[in-house]
Amino acid sequence: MTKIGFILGTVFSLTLLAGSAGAHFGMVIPSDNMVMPSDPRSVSVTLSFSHPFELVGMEMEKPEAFFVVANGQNTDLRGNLEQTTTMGHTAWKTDYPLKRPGIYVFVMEPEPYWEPAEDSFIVHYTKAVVTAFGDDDGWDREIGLKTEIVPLSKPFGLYAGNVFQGIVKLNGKAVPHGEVEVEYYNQNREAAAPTDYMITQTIKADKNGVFTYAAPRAGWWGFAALNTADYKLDYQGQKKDVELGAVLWVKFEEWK
Ligand SMILES: [Cu+2]
Repeated sequence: MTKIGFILGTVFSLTLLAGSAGAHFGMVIPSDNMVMPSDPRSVSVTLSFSHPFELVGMEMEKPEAFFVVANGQNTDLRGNLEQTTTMGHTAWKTDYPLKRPGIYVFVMEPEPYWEPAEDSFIVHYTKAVVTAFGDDDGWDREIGLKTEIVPLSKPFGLYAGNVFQGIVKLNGKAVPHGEVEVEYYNQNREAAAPTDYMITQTIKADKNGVFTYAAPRAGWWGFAALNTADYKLDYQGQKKDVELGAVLWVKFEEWK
């Protein structure tokens, strides 16, 4: 390594130490994603912007939009959000009653987040899918977000070790060779990464925008497909790039 490379490397590691080595993830985490007749008839949904493996939070403004798509209808839930704290930072939360069997897709569109370390704004369109009372029709439905992961595997009822497949879409079109970052929500602090390279894993979609990932462990896994927006936003009088993320949270279950 050259001297300058060493210095840059050192500066870069120090930057990482100050913040986090993992990726940013919009998070939409329901208290239950397969609601059975014997379960409580309501789910609590928590929204945050975090580094899920390292459990490092960031301040999150009230999202620009938060809604649920169920039984062919969009219901605005933004007004129901209450401020809460996740990973030591501002997050948002609501309880949502499940009245009928069906698929409930919770969708968050955050305000753009200014990230000085990346000299760019970040906007993660984030989804999680809940199925209730035995009806799972429409789990593969595309919501029509600016950018979105459309599941090819049912996004629930997966065993740890199963593969998950989805299509990365931007403006309704598949993104060939799109990059997808994958991170585990290390909720109970039980997982440890052998190296910083293994906090976030990165895969690419194929030429049809299809990506495949096998989760090694039960729990919530976040998939974030990243693209640069075709517009810029203003930061202190300068035009800055916007990272658009299509994020989907999928829970894998233990094989017993
Ligand atoms: Cu961060």
